[in-house]
Amino acid sequence: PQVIHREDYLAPAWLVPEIALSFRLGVEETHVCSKLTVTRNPDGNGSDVLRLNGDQISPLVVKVDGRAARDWRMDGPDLLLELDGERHAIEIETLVQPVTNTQLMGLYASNGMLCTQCEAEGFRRITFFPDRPDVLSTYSVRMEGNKARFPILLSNGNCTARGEGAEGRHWAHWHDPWPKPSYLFALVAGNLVANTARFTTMSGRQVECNVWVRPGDENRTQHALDSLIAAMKWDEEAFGREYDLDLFNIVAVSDFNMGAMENKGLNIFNTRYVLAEPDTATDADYDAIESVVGHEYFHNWSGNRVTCRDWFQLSLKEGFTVLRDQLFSADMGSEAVKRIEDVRILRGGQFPEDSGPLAHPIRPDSYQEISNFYTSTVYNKGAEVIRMMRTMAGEERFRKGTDLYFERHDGEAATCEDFVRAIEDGTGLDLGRFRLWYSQAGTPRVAIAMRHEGDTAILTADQAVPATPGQAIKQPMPIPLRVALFDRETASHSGERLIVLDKASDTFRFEGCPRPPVLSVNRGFSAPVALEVERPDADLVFLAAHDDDPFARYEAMQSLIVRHLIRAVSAGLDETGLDKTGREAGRDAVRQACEAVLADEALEDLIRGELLILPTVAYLSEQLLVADPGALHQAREALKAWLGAELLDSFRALHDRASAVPFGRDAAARGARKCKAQSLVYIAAGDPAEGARRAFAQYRAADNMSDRQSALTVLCGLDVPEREEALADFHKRHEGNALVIDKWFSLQAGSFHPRVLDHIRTLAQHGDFTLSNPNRARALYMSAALNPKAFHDASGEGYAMIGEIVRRLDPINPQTAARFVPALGRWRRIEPDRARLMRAELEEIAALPTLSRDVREQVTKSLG
Ligand code: BAL
Ligand code: ZN
Repeated sequence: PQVIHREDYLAPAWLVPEIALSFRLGVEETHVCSKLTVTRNPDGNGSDVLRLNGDQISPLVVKVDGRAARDWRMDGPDLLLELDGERHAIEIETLVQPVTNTQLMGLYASNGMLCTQCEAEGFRRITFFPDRPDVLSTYSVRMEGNKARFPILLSNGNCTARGEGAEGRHWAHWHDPWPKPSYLFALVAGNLVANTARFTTMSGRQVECNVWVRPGDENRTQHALDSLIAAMKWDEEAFGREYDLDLFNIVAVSDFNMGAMENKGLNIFNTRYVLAEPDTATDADYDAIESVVGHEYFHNWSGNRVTCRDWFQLSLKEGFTVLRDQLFSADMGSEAVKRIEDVRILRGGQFPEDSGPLAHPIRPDSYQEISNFYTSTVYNKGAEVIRMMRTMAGEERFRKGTDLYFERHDGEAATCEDFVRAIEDGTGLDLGRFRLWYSQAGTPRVAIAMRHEGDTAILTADQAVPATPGQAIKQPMPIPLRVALFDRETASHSGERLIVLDKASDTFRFEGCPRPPVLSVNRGFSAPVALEVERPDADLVFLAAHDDDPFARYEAMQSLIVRHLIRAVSAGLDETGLDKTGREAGRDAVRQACEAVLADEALEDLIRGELLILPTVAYLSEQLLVADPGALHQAREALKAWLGAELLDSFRALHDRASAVPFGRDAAARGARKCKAQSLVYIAAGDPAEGARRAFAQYRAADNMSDRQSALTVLCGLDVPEREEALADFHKRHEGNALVIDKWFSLQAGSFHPRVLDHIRTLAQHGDFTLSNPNRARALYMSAALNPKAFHDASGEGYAMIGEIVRRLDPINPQTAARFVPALGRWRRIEPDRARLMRAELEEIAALPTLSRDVREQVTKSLG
């Protein structure tokens, strides 16, 4: 397989300042005529060869300067032309078959509508082109097709003309004045209706904003549209970024590999991140829509106006844009809850990636298939790295840095190094060693100990960045840690301090501490590291009850639980909570902390709900070099049941109180729903009969999807007759609503029911199941892969199921198939019996005679 290296970057020999595309649209066949103006790049290597990338297309016509070209040849899928001179007009015609495009890359059909996905390398499946992000062109697009089939014709930029043709056909002409790389090209043709709003930008530009959906879905678009308007306003205020076209279109598509795509002026979205109404979408769905709409909109500057030089720089736009969407969501809702959720995502998805065979730096050094690098590392760790710069600079100075970055690189294809330099110049920070965060993979481990002498607390911190594939030796990196020292009598501190650990080991002195203080460190999760802090359980119980940083409170709670569960699986646990050595395993400390959270009347319910969520088995496994996921799952379930029984009255009271709060979209009502969901989980664990009763009653009384889903989630895990009744009702009630039927699959596949594997097998035969729709495939099988009870079943059946899905999905949609491989790829960190079974599945995939580049890369690296 061809490996592409970051160091091999060469500027393109030829540029394409302009492209005119003409589409004769059809679902079965679309004819594409492309006219490029190419000019020799003064910064290129002077080669006469123009490389036009292609993928599963062949040229019908190739012309240079109006004449049929003779000097062209194919190099694998690419078309090469030899050109002399400085400037030429190239004309190429191709024919594509949208209806057979199951990969959903390039031009494809979804529910009779035509749409595109070009990032990263889909444009080459439409026409031959230098399909690389450093070739920026001005696009003119003509689309022409049957008016009844495709009443709406959309592309990037502004619609400059439209008209009627013969035989029921019509056409539209679009022009995008902003030069862009081919990955930002988009086209949509179909029967769509819009929900429209107008936004006036800070300089007075009137922008028409549309959310386009299939007829019948328009009453589920208001939240997406509101989120878009809010995002446009927020970006002006928070980052000084103004929208730059008169039109902003969002189109919802049901068959989509990703969440959404930031094509210039024409964002294409997975329906999942557009459609919402209280009866069909949960609070979490609403939040996700706001965040993804914001994310795609923010790309208009961080990604589109300033794009990436090459795909190794992906985190330049993705890490930065994730940070921007996180800050947006924090401002729209609760900053504390958002931070907790973001860290949970990072630890659940990115930490395992960083400690596994697919670990890579946020700016990778090589790849075989770029689609495999749209990872939690590039996105979420990328956001954390930029957040650390913001923490060290402070908000105001950071803004000076981002202003400088946008000003310096507007209209350019930039690098991560350009970004860091702009932040350095704008903030005055020295980011010399900080750049290691871009080049080193692996989650740093930071060990912290504190001693007390006189009125001084002395903190020692040691860091180690673990070895990762291809990077055996690491250097220490600057790690900013927000620290506060609590006086245990007054439960207060005298101010937070930011310390930066930039060596392997360092000490920090804190004066003015008459008594040994309680250490609160990495507050707000100021650095994406794994902390090992020497602290008694009592200090964690104290912080869980008193820390004024809600994230630190959550963290203390999580640490207590993790500590207890690791002790429980390492040394066993009897029913009194003592481990085999007779040591109290910290269970009672967890109970005390939970009790304090339940009793704290000053605590917002949204935070209370967060504090009660137990760490996942995936995160727990991260704490161990080799984990037994079966034992961890059991210990986690046992703790849940014990807490549920011990604190049953408190959970009942919370469930009753929260159930009395009427539906609303305000924070108090949302918090109540979150507490309702969490208390139900504990009640069902502590007393399954009462849990079933309450869940069924909640299910029947629910006037919104959050309550209905949380009740059904609990019922799904119980072996009770109400389970079947509720599931049947749910399916009947929401039949025909694909997104809700996805939930129906997902809840069952994600449940801890004793026969969950049987359920998944039966669901795979259900008439509503299909592998060709990525949302549906993920609803069943990604939920299974993330479910420790199903996936890590000791029989190996869960592994076999995921292995089979990779093999069956690969020929249909390799990009989505490859996403299932990392679950199996963790075999080295799993106990030997299961590890053998996981590895065998990977070997079976690897043995297939034909495999996509996507799956081949992931499987080979996972076995290597
Ligand atoms: N650029 C791919 C989708 C996203 O990250 O917005
Ligand atoms: Zn993005």
